[in-house]
Amino acid sequence: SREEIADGAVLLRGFVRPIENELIEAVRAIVAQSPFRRMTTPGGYQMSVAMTNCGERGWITDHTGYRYDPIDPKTGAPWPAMPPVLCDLARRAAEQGGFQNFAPDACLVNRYEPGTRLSLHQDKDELDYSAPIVSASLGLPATFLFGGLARSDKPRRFRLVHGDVVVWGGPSRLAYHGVAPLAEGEHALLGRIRINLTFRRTR
Ligand code: MD5
Ligand code: FE
Repeated sequence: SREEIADGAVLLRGFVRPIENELIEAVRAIVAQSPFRRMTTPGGYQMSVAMTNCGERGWITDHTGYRYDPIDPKTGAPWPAMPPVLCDLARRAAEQGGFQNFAPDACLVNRYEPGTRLSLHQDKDELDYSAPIVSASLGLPATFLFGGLARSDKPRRFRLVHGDVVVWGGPSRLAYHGVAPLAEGEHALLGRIRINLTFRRTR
């Protein structure tokens, strides 16, 4: 199904269910090369979300700031290439959201465990905000917090479950958003975790 949840934001329920096994296998291969790690914010806090990346550039944070980098600082090697199954899904989803020819150069892979949260923020480290962001949820359900263009705007709450994809474009591209602390649970394919794949065009 296709539901416009805000101006420019389209929720595609179950969009990746047909390729769930391929996606999970792709994540396993990525993590074998560039493992999940909990990064440090410029403010000195360790994030509760564990992250890795694939694609030409990966999102990283350390005590010096946030940025996209072609090299994984943990391995000293380039991030794993973006598997075609991931690139294709991002392109197909973006098209459903009205964005033709989306060609992501970065895919951030976020891992949540029960208790893990992502506090309210904007995605502003990309050069061109005209491209959408595509996010795919796997594993345990999450409560997604979707605010407005000001941090003080009261966020709406959306439950995102295994297989759901959201295309964030237009006015939603710069909305404040976050993920509420993950509830305890067990998913048939992934166990006690939620994985979110976030596809971006960074330049
Ligand atoms: C997640 N990740 O569920 C989310 C999915 C991140 C992040 O937020 O930065 O890693 S991406 C959700 C998103 C992206 C761009 C705009 C909006 C939401 N939005 O307007 O709400 O791990
Ligand atoms: Fe974000």
